[in-house]
Amino acid sequence: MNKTFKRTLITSALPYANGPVHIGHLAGVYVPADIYARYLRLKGEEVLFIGGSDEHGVPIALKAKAEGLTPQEIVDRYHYIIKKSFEDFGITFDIYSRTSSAIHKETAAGFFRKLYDKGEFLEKTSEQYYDEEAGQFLADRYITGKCPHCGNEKAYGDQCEACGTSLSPLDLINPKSAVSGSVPVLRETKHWFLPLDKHEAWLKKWILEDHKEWKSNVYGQCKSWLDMGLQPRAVSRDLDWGVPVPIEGAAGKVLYVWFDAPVGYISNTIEYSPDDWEKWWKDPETKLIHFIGKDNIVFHCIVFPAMLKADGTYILPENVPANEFLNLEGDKISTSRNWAVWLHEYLENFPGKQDILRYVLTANAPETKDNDFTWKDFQARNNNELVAILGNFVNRAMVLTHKYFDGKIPAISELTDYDKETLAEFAHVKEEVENYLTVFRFRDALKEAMNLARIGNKYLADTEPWKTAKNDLARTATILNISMQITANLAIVFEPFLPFTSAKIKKLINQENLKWADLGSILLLENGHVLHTPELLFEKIDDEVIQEQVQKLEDTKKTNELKENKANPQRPNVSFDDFSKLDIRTGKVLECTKVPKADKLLQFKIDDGLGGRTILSGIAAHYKPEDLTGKNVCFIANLEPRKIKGIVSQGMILSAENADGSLSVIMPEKEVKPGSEVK
Ligand code: B3M
Ligand code: ZN
Repeated sequence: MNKTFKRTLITSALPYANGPVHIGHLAGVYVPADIYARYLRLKGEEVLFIGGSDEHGVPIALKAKAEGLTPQEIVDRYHYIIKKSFEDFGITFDIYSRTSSAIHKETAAGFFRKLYDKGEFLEKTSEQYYDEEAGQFLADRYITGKCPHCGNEKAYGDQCEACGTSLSPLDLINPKSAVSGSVPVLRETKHWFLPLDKHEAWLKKWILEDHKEWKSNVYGQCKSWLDMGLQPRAVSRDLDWGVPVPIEGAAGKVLYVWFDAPVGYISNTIEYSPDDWEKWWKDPETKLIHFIGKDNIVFHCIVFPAMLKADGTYILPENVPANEFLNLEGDKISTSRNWAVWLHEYLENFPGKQDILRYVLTANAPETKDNDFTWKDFQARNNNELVAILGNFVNRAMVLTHKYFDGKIPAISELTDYDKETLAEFAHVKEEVENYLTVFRFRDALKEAMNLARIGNKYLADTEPWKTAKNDLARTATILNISMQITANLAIVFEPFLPFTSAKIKKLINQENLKWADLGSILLLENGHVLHTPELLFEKIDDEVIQEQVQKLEDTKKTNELKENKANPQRPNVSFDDFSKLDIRTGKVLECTKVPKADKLLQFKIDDGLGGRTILSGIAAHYKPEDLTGKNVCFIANLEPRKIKGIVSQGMILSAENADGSLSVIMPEKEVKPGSEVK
């Protein structure tokens, strides 16, 4: 289908306001969306680019509980941090708002109410898990248990993060409440369901037949959902954080976060443009594009379109160019494990270097498969591409023009065949970049842009204007005119990708007024036009700087390993009463001997301050008897006596075990009286 459109509405997934944003967010959603928005604006098209924070849902409620704050306090904290990171990285939202706003609540409630009045929902009473200790229903992430697909013990009620399967709480094996840790019971509750099964037929045609051009990862995921057959989905939850269900008899119920969040795109449009928001959402001449990550595909390609269709007055998305995931140094990015490069931290370490990250994340974007960010690659792309190709070319063209022509654009006298060849090559760049951007292939588009800088570098290297300057200044003039025209073209072609660099180039060449349509022209800088003083666009990044970042991640890894201590996880808590039942004391070793016919056992005679006792301990592989005689040790005094090898052992001597299995007997650090209590 080759429809033409009047305007483009670009949305980008609303990040949950329960943590700052990291490079995965930027690479997956916001940089490509921003490139697309900037590109269309540069072309003079009518564009609206919507962003905002997703402030509802269980993860936020849980985080608030963990920190002893209200959910609103949590989202207030992160909304502004996230918003600032996006501003710092030059993401040009026309509006970045939030779903806890009054206008959003009203819009989302209104959206629900209209569907309810039209009879678009099923009302169903079903059994759901209920935490009797906490006195609440357990929606989504409020419940954890074992994944029935992969056996992960920490799967959530809505999804298993280990295998990616989406789940319902009833699928979990051994479910446990994330609120109190207790085993939940089933209780009846009423909810509203969007009958996706009723929408299946048109969705199938719309996606599988009419949108074959969607990216293969998106199309494939939709196809597998549709092939499995769609089921009704609950759009409400028993929860106290969210948009209240706007009908009578729904006290204590809110809209499911995935019902209200996509409506956030609409409410943000209304907030931005209250008088003509409808043209963005209801006019078939608007092209709606959702930028998202792969875990959001079903909601944007199936659920939200079904909601829009159920309303009946909205357009549907024209494309949903979802990306796959970006990993970090080989591991999945994870907020809870602090395995991420946080945008605000990046800027603390690399102030002013937003474009390097934008460049690396685009050059290496997870467009069709998961991809890996490594600091080595970051360094290499900066040093070998941004510095050596783009920065180097622009600087050489600038410096030479200053050296031979006082920083004024010299005139072309005559074009050689080689000049013409170069210009012919460069004339293709615009079309190539456009073709790629139109189909959301940002990596390839960026490669083409970089190719223009390569063309420039090669041109300078081949024509050697510093040599011709000795006897043919007119030739040098032609070469440098062409080189500076290429520089001006670089300012245009890189603007969507590297906006800060593009602005710097424009400043250097003293020409702000450049449009996308100018790309390919060699008449952008007039003869005699005055350039500013050359300045470097990029600088090399040294090994030590990269090593520091790698070290930071290694430290994180170590901390995580300690916390998780896989071989020896911390046991469930015991009450203080239970702990007090153990009678742990110190004692002096009066005698220590080997137990005949038992390699591992040592027999101790202990002065326990109570008249003495015998204890057997399996530490013969770690200590010689004479090493322990006369030492103070700790022992459990009230352990049930046990008979081992015919000897009654009255307690247990305490040792610490190393990871390699070696044992170290615990000894009081100062001299203490035998029989002293250990507590
Ligand atoms: N907040 C999920 C996410 O951040 C969700 C996106 C909402 S888009 C309407 O991945
Ligand atoms: Zn699983």
